[in-house]
Amino acid sequence: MGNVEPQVAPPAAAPPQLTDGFHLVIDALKLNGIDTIFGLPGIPITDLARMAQGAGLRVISFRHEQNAGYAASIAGFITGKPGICLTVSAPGFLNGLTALANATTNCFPMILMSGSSEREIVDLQQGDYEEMDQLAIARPLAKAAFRVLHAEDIGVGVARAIRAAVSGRPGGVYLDLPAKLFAQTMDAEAGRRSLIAVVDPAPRQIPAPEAVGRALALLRSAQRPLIVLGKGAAYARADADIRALVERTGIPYLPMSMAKGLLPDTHEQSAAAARSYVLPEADVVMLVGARLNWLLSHGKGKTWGARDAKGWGGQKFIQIDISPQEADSNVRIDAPVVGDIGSCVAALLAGIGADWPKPPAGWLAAIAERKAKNIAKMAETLAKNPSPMSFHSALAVVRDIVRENPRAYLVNEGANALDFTRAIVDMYQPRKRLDVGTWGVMGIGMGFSVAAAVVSGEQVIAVEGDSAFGFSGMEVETICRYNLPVCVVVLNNNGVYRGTDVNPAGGPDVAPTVFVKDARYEKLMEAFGGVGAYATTRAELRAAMETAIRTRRPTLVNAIIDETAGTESGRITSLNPSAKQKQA
Ligand code: OXT
Ligand code: ADP
Ligand code: MG
Repeated sequence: MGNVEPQVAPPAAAPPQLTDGFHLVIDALKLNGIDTIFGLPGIPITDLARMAQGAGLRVISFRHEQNAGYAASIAGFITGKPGICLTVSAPGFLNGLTALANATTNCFPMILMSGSSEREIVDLQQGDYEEMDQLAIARPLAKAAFRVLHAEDIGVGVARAIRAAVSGRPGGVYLDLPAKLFAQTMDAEAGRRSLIAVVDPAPRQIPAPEAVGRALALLRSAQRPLIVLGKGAAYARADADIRALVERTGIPYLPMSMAKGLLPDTHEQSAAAARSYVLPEADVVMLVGARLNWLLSHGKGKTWGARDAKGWGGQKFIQIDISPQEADSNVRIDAPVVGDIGSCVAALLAGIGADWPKPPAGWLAAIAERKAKNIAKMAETLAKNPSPMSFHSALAVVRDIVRENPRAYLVNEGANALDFTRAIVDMYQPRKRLDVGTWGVMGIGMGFSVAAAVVSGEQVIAVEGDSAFGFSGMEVETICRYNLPVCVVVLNNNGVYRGTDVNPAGGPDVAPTVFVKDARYEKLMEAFGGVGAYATTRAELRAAMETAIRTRRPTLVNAIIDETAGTESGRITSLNPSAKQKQA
């Protein structure tokens, strides 16, 4: 037998390495430094959440998507990176949509990523599982909205969403991810190359020198100048330069609610305690990351000392904002400075030398006098110790606890519970006060609290009206599940605004604003293994908060407030139509 060549099979080609839509989404997020997802699992994104956790992302699961959305949005505000909210299709998407719209309204960067049903079926309206044209619905409520149909486009889709969320004026972005996308496979190396690490996602925007010059000239000419710091200024992370601008010019400043703490509220140039004096009296007002919306009475009317038929008070305005369209939205802006606040403030500082004239002493003295009077009046009220507790007496405790724990985040919602807290509780560090924002929306409480604790590891104190708390109360389970250092203080006055309204028809139903009397909110926290406390006195409230902060355990303090204490809508009673009717 001759030699027979053994039959050798040709070497098998190595099986192609594949990746899929799930992994590409996760890899795209990781590549861009996103390390946390807030969401709620279900078809078709359960596996995405599992795999994301497996890949080392922190996946925080909520009990309702709205709270996950609020968490994502405030994570965006705190970190400057877009917060991610992951939901299922139609109903889950819709639950997250309020938070997306709120993020856009407040200029918070977030991305709502929702799984969706099959396009072919949705577009023919053939009745798919959770069928809905989500992209079309999200578009008017988002700063931008995108859909990715092919795995090879995931990198572009995520990159576009990130850029849209954080560049220019930040906002909420919707990213539609149809179920079919996740299972699509492609060559792993090609997939890796398709991803984009976004370079300079929020590019600086340098203001025009002539705009800076115009603003400086106007500011220098002022006799009664005022700086208004808004949450855009807090978001901009130009803390040191903003402080330098305030201190070098010597101009009094007014912090909007979420700008409290950008400079410590105890700063001698803060005019917060003289708000109703400085707004109408100022002659030149420099807005830094604050819009002249309803919270600033649109820059006109009684608040601004209306002096002409149109209600203008005659103030001249400088406005620093990244959005070129913001100027003139309500009244004439005499010196718009368009750019990012960091660059704008740095440019202004370059023109403010040692020869900068301090504001006239008379102006400063008049403000100091009003401030002293209001602070003394407040101190007198805070010193009282009534039984049951008033908003003031309870909040005097919170004020002291925050002063002793300046790194703690303060989440705040309600009407009276919101307005009294804003005026009474001083903040000492930037971006620590998180509240209802531009819409005055109830329901942010527990979502914001979870996010603040998760992204910072710091203590969170949530001061909640009893109504406000109810919007997201079930998330105390989430707080307990992740063992977060959140101390919720429910200022319980038995209802919306107060607990004493009566049914005008005298029927068996209570009034629409009234709740169950003496509800035991603290038991909700106990139900999930957290600590509940019932406080009827300042000493009990203080002891419960101190223990919460020392132990870092999830805690809910049910602080019993006089049910007659609140006023209709807190400080914004006048916005109710019946109040307007009376004025007319
Ligand atoms: O200068 P003057 O003399 O005027 O005095 C001011 C300051 O100078 C002074 N001040 C100080 N004095 C001394 N010392 C210090 N340190 C100091 N600091 C300040 O205090 C006063 C007040 O100062 P402030 O606050 O700066 O000035 P002012 O005039 O109030 O500012 C105007 C505004 C407009 C900027 C300010 O008021 C503001 O930011 N307001 C926000 C209001 C807001 O957003 N409210 C929430 C919405 S209300 C309503 O809509 C609610 N709902 C309906 C609802 C909502 N919202 N959302 C959804 C999804 N569904 C429904 C509901 C259901 S509230 C609500 C629940 C309410 O019930 P709760 O049980 O939760 O709450 P309670 O009311 O507690 O029962
Ligand atoms: P407040 O409610 O505190 O008055 P607003 O939400 O009304 O604040 O205003 C915030 C403003 O800040 C928005 O007009 C937004 O365009 C602007 N803004 C946000 N971030 C920046 C930034 N980095 N640079 C410049 N402006 C910014
Ligand atoms: Mg209440």
